[in-house]
Amino acid sequence: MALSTIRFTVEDGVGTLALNRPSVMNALNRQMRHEITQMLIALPDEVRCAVLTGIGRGFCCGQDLTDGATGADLEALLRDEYEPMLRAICDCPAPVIAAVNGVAAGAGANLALSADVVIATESASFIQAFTRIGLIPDAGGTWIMPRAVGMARAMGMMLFAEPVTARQAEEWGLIWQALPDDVFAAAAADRAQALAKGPTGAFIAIRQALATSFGNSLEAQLAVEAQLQGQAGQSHDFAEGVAAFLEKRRPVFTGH
Ligand code: T3D
Repeated sequence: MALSTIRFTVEDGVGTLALNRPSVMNALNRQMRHEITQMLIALPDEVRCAVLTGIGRGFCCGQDLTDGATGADLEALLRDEYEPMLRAICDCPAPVIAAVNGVAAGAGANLALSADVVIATESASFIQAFTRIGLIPDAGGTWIMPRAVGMARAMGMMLFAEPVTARQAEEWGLIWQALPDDVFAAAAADRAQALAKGPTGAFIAIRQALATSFGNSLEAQLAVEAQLQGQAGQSHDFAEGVAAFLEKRRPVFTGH
């Protein structure tokens, strides 16, 4: 697939989708949404961890406001273009890391937050920028945010649309880690490598189990765990993990 708005590379099982419109802080236009969605749907089999990051000083500043946003049918835009992109992240067959290299605003913030793990450089910030232009948060923000940080912080971030630093986001539990700028890239790459060498099926099952947990009773969630663990128990990676433990060596997981 010819790509004009993202750069896609694969190295040692890590597929990196780098948003590549740095002159507009990687604002999401139609083509970029399409390319992100299609790349994630058709990830090469060798990819066992996907990384979303940005080129330049920003991660992504949301909808490209020059791309026919006003006057458009936003309901259709969200349904036809944003939802498939977010679903492609949430249904990705490999775990997804957002490596947030700079400001993440509007739908760009929620794009990052829809990843399985969010690692940010300390100079990055998260802005629910929507009310600045008279909109409500979208791209999954109203679902993710209260679950991650509770109602008070979600409301505050959304109503005031102020930047929340990466460090603050980590303290609130909005993201996994904020890292000093000078170690961020290497540390994010190490995390991606660790996931790429891990038991992929177990990682995806964990995502599925956590996705249902807030809506389920304990009883229902125990049933979800039993079903997913039943699958994990049939995997080569489980057999390998136990064998490696008994043989006192590191497991070599294949993702099967
Ligand atoms: O279609 C719909 O609208 C529905 C979907 C909505 C989803 C959304 O995401 S709505 C929210 C859209 N995003 C925003 O409102 C954020 C807009 N951007 C900003 O507020 C600021 O750029 C930032 C706080 C993110 C960063 O500020 P700063 O000072 O570091 O950078 P800057 O100078 O504002 O931006 C650098 C360039 O990127 C600049 O271009 P220029 O002047 O150098 O030619 C700026 O215009 C451009 N840019 C930044 N954000 C966008 C953008 N261009 C188009 N669309 C943007 N969203």
